[in-house]
This record gives sequence, structure tokens and C-alpha cells, in this order.
Amino acid sequence: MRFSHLAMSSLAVAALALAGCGGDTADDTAASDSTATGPKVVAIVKGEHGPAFPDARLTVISPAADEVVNADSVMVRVSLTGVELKAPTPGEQSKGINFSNDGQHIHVIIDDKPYMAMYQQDSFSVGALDPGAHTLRAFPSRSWHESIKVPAAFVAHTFYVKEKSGEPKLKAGEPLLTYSRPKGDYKGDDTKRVLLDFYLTNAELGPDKYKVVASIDGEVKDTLTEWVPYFIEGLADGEHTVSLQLIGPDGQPVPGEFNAPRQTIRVNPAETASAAPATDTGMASMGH
Ligand SMILES: [Cu+2]
Repeated sequence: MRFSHLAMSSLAVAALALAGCGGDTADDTAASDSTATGPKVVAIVKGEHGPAFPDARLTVISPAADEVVNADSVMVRVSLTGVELKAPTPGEQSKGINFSNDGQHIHVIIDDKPYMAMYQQDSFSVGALDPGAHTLRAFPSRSWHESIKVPAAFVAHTFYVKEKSGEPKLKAGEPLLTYSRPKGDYKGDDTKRVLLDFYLTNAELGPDKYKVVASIDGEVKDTLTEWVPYFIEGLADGEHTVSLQLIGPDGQPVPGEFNAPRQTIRVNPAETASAAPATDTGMASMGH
């Protein structure tokens, strides 16, 4: 037992060493087929749905649709049933991916920013926002940040700060792609399998239907035709951009403010490194 354990450890160390050296050239990521699995090849691997929450239902009480908020700090208040906030999701320890020690939570997205994690139903501040129109999107997630893909648990609407000005960016009934993960910083073992997860509204994925093209560091990695969680493997240390593009059944990009989201993440950032890009700060530090 002892020897085999040691052998496994050595292998793991060797794999880490391989992953750590070289591989900075963009060219070695050209293999987009998932059969290539060297440590330097970035691949997107299809995952399985986590435990189901068929009764999940989320209502955003405030800011309500079209509400004009007259406060310096916007407070979010929701009603969530069918998902217990702060409870661990069964299986979180064995998935080998990052999860929140604080359990199940709600992903709250303002405009096109990275989500903020909300662990309570009220008194959640999303900070100060510019006057005018904003978009709020919210949905519950398992402790490992996989969205609960139940239509009644997803909310998206426009609200206003201080004044009813600006053009609402959400169009009712139109296909909507909502980026959720990956987000922020990943460290240690959490870097081996990084959850790629999004929410889809008014669009069904399929080979002859809508699709999501996923790119990493500007290179197309996969065309996703199933609405399931995915995992990114083989990410080298450093900063990476993850971008998604919703494609219509006609093969063309789907118009819409939110249908080509992009976020920057960091893998094993040096402790002394400067903060992530401005769009990510604050959100990332609010954690999980
Ligand atoms: Cu989360």
C-alpha cells in the first residue's frame, strides 16, 4: 500500500512538473479534439449534471423588474425555495473540483460582470451602480458552482438606479446566454479540472439547434451542443480568458448584448501578483 501510494505521488509530482514547465506557445493548444490529453493541451471535457433540484424556484423581490432604486448601494432580496442555501451539495468532496465551503448559494450577476455569491435571501449588497438601466440575473448553484438548470430558478430583468434612463439590454423572449463559470482565481488541485458552466434561456442546444462556441485565450476549443456542465483541463499557470459565443441554428452569432461573454481567470496566481483585471476585482474577492 505504502509503495503504491508513493508511486502515485511521484506520478502526480511528475505531472505537475510537466504542466509547470514550458507550454507557453499558443500553438500547442491547436488540437481541439478531446482525444489529445497531454498536460500542455487545453481541453474541454463534457461533464454530468449534479444532483437535481426539480422544485427550485427563485424570485427576486428587489430590485424588481423595472424598479427604480434610489440608494447609493443596491441591495438584493430574493425568495428561494427548493434549494437550501448554505447546505453542502452531496458529492462535493469527491468531484475533484473547486467548491464553496459555505455550501449552496445564488449567483447574482449585474450587467456583464462576474457573478457575486449570495448565501442569504436578503440584505445582499451589490455595491454602488451608475445611474440608469442595469440588468440583473440570478440563479441558484450547487456548492461547486454548477448552476441549477431549472427555468423557474432563473431570473433576468432590467432595473434602474436613481433614474429611469438608458436602454434596457434584455429583450424579452430572445435567446440569452449567461456566463457563470469559470471565475476568479484557481489554485492547487482546483486547477486540474475547472468548471465551465453557463445558463441558457430561450435557446435549446443541439447539433441542428443553438450551439455555444467556447474559446480559451482566443482560440476556439469546442462547440458545445449539450446544456451540461463542462470542465476545462490542462490550463497552465497564469491568466486566461474564457469566451463563449451563442450560435444560432443558422450558424450565425446570435445578436444580443450578453451572447458573447468573456471573462479573465487566473491559475495559481503568484501571491504578490497584482489584482485581476478591473472587471474581476471585487467580485472575485467576494468569493466562491
Ligand atoms: Cu458559485
